[in-house]
Amino acid sequence: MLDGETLKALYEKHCKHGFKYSYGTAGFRYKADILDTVMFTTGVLAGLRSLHLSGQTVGVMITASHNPPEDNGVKIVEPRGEMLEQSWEKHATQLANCASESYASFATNLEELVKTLKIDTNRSGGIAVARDSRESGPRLLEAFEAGVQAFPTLRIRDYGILTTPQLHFLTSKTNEFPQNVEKDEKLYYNEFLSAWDEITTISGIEALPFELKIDAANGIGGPKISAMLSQRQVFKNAYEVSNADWQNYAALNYCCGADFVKTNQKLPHGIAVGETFNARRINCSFDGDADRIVFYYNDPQGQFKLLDGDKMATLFAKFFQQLLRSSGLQKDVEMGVVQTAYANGSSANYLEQVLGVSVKCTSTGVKHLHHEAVKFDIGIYFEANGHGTVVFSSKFVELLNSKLATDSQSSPESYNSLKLLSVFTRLINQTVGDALSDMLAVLAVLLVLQWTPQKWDEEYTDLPNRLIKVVVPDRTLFKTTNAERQLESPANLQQEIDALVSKYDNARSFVRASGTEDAVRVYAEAASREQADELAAMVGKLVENC
Ligand code: 16G
Ligand code: ZN
Repeated sequence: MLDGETLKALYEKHCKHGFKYSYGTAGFRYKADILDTVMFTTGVLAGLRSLHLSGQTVGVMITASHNPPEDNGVKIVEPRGEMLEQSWEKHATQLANCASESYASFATNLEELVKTLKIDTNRSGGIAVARDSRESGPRLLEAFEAGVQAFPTLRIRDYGILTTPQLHFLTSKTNEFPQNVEKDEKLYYNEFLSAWDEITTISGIEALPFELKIDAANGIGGPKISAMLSQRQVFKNAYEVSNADWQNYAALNYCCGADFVKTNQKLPHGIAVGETFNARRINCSFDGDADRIVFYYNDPQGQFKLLDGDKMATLFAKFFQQLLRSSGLQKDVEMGVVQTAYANGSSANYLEQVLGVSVKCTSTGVKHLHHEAVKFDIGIYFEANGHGTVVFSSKFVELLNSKLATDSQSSPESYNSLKLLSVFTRLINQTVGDALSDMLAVLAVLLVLQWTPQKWDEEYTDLPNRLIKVVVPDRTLFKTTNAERQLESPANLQQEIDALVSKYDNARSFVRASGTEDAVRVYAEAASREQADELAAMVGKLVENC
């Protein structure tokens, strides 16, 4: 470990005093100008985590996702690509807050952590770091790297600008793959494009039968999706990337991107729809770090229709269910869908009542959904906002491989389904929700089923819903239970909400404190647009006045 004097000099260069940090839904996220201290301590913490995990490489992503350009944040990625182990969130918070107090407090806390976690600070280890396209990224990276220097035995690999899922993927591959395989963006593109190639072979297409418009939120997903799709002839002239101005810092997520489209339920800037209806036209929006995607289209009447995370979860559930049936595997494989309270009531109904698939509800945030999804052989998890993926158990992958090895004599339909299942385990980025890989996977399902976006949408009808944000003096007073569907405090507020909900048809509403912004979120759905809007506004008033 670095000597006290040198560490102190680094601390003084990067840390400021007097701010209290808390660990949010997915790491620390604040205005970029108050993040230097927490970046420095995250460098230290990521180092500790790598050393604690026998020197495996730990990933760090500097991003504030869909948030405005002046924000930034940081998340820590485990060696297999998951979010930081939750029991370590308190260490991350404590270290940041001690550093925000004084050097002495930081040094004491660090020493205690090393001791209680029994960390050998002399061993080697590794950190993989990347950032999104924000202006504050390089400065925060510098503070982060200074923190990592607390342990001179650690190697840092700086990947520059990546999407969040690329960093998750490369972190996981760094730990999984032999030394002689170069862990770079090429590896990422090859992985998903080679799976995609099998899809085009199976479906026998030479040109994509869709007119695909991508809104890249003026974030890093723009150049990356172009780098990916331009490698394949099948996409030639079939897609267009809008809002690809990733070097214009102020444009990031502004009036565009997945969050804008989902929240406002309308087209983003830069995506226009033609005069005449085109059944093959499909649009999608990424968020700023490309770990979310939502699709949408305009129906023959010209009305905007959103195909969000719930629609993706149900599409995958239906598709995999069909493949499991036709390959004769449905009895051996447990498939489930994991959602949050934001999932539209109609989607859960469709899954349970129409498809007969089991549905679990967890708190918001990938760490919660992922954790629950890995309990299934095929665990499909999506937040309504478009963040999600599918995870496949190793038992399922082994079963597939052994069936594929022995079943080549069985019916062509069954063999084809086994092959498709196997391709999808490789087409989907299982480490985390990934706009690029999710986009390919959705297109692949539509191709195989020969569905248009409208056909996909017609499986069920969403209940009209509204999400609003209420700024309150202290959002920490809002405590929830039952996977965030009910409030425990402030006292009596839940009863008041329930009383309001009972006045509307098919209605549901819940309130939770945001984990990424200083605000409280109110969700409402009901049988009609007017009712959903009115209920959200009424519950919002209750929150404001409590
Ligand atoms: C973070 C989460 C996202 C969640 C959102 C909720 C990850 C990687 N990201 O962006 O899944 O939907 O926070 O934000 O977990 P909120 O707490 O402000 O509503
Ligand atoms: Zn994101």
